[in-house]
Amino acid sequence: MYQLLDPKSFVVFITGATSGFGAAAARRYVEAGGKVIATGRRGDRLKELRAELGAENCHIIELDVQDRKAIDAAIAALPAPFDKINIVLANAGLALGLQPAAEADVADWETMIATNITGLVYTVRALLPGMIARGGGHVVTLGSVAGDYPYPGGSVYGATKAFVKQFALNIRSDVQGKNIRVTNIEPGLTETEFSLVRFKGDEGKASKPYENTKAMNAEDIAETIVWSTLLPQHVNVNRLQVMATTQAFGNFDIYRG
Ligand code: NDP
Ligand code: 8X3
Repeated sequence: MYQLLDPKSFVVFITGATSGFGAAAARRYVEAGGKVIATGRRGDRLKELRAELGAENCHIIELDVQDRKAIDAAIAALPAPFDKINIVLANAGLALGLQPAAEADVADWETMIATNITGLVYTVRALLPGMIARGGGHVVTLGSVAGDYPYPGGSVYGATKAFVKQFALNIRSDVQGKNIRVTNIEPGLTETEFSLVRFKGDEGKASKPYENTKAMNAEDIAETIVWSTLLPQHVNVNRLQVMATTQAFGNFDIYRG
């Protein structure tokens, strides 16, 4: 029989565990017998998650990934057994707005860059040395189909996800020989709070992308995340692009004046 890794040995540091993929992955890892460090800015959500999963399985840290010092301090203060992290799920991220580039809010661009790029590299940089010192681990980053396929209004969001993809591939080269795996998960249309955040709480606009179709959900993506980490340590999924069956590719947009 094919031998997967034992999830009971997993200690998973998750950014963005208050919602969507991060929360679903936390539940899935604990259900499988692992331990999680659930982080995010919304402390009330984190407390609810800890109450649900049990403090012995779920350690919570209120954390903004844009705050490098706070990340470093939180990691330095981790109690046993949560200090033996062997999986990092660098998932926290967001899209803001869908305006054409010339009309986009520059503050939105700054927030996306500060979260999806800067926050993600802070997280990975802070956790890699410990995993290397402990003899191995797995970095899982959240990219997107938007990092490969351009779409109107996706200028900076898509570019941040292209960064994440290339960062993941590049650090994979850097950790060669260190028993560290690196996987970039690249989902398409998935119904979480993502759209509500993109449209700043406008529920009408936020529900539009999911109308009359079957999008993926957070559990679908959590399953792909967990699967990629359960594969034997000698197997590395570099990139995993996952789309709803209902989502496919369109024609090029030819302007005819
Ligand atoms: P959600 O909005 O449901 O969750 C996003 C999570 O990111 C929340 O837990 C939020 O926590 C956290 N977060 C945002 N900003 C920060 C910050 N500054 N510091 C710490 N945590 C932060 O969205 P998803 O679960 O859908 O998205 C997760 C990731 O997947 C993102 O990187 C997104 O770009 C990506 N993705 C999403 C797709 C989709 O269609 N849903 C498709 C492809 C990729 P809090 O607000 O409490 O801090
Ligand atoms: C989220 C998917 O298509 O809304 O990364 O950009 S999309």
